[in-house]
Amino acid sequence: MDIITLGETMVLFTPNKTGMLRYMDQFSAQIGGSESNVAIGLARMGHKVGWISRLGNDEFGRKIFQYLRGEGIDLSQVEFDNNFPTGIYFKEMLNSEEVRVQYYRSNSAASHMQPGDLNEKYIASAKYLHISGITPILSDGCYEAILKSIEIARKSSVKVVFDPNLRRTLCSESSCKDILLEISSKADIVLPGKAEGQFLTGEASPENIAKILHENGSSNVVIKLGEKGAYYSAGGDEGYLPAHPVKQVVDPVGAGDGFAAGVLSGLLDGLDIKKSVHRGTVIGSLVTMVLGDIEGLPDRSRLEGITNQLSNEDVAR
Ligand code: KDG
Repeated sequence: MDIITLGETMVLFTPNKTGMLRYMDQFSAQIGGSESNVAIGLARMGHKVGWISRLGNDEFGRKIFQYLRGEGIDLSQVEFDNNFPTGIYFKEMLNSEEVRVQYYRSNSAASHMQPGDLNEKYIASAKYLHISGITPILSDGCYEAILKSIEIARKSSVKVVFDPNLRRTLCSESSCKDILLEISSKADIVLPGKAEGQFLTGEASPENIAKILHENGSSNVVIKLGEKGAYYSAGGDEGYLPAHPVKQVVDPVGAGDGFAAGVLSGLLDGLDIKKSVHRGTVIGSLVTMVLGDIEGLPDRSRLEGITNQLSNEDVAR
């Protein structure tokens, strides 16, 4: 395995028009989950990826399972839980830049993950373990499972990649901060957005955010700056990269996961940190131009077409 990730994936209901949810009457059913979004992005780039989770033993669980299996992700560590359902969430598209989400995930199957679910050999076989800050705040069992996965990874020289992915609706400010800082301190690579970095460190500039996260224990910090691109500070190398141009934002949700998939894919391909971050900015931007958390993730040939500066139309012609 190149990368193993663990977390919750839900069925996502997206309304067919903009406006408040109370006025919506038609939805399409997609799927989304930060960690499996990253897994899909990496699998589309040809990397070997495994996802660890629990799904409800229900139709939505099977929908997610089939989708991820179709993407070529290893699901040997996914359990179907007879007692709790698959989580779901709704998007509320107020306009293309203002998207809210409404979760129905409390007591979901995935929130019942436990450290005992983890197969040590499986995690130890990977090059990277990817985790997000969403999983440890789902429940005490999930928190313990995340700590255990990190412990296994570190013992086996598997690099830990952490995206804080702050979800303020799922935990209180102080407990979110403590948990995310604790996990950052154990991660080799931390990938916060600028606002998350500010939340965690109290600093506003990317340089100062990175400095504090380095002092906290992570040697590589990459900060997502949205339309301003990204800043990286890793192994003595640091710098800013511009954002890849976005023609029109259709749905920003999932861009950070696309960014993470791009950075990790670059590192797996042996690129240096600067080129890897560049790949992250390209994939992150592609995600924002398509409705859905994963539908905009490119496969390798599309990415190569774009990085060779050919537009889709040029390729099609
Ligand atoms: O990063 C996108 C995710 O937030 C989305 O796919 C759903 O995992 C999700 C969550 O917890 O919000």
